[in-house]
Amino acid sequence: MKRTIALLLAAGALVAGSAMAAPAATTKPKPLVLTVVVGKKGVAGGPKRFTIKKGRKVVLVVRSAIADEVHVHGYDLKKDVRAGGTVRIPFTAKIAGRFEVELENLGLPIAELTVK
Ligand SMILES: [Cu+2]
Repeated sequence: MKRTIALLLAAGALVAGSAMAAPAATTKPKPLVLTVVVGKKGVAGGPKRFTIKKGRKVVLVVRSAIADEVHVHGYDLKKDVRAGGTVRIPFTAKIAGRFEVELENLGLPIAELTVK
């Protein structure tokens, strides 16, 4: 009988322990939002530079006055944007290095991502 109680107490302690650990596991960092605004003549001040920690979840948001395809080099992600439209490109920055983002058809660099 005493043993049973001891076991129950131990089980209770385990449950309490895991319940306490749960909130930490759910507080994932939100994706890092990288915003690039492209005007009719490209990005004011030149391509935007971003430095990202490797493994970080990011969302590249491109608002563009020009219709084109946004291309993230290295990760090889592509998404069409219409004139005056916005595209969101979510990805995890798993590959270290420096990567250009361009408007593919124009060959216009709009951002440079450094992942390290
Ligand atoms: Cu490209």
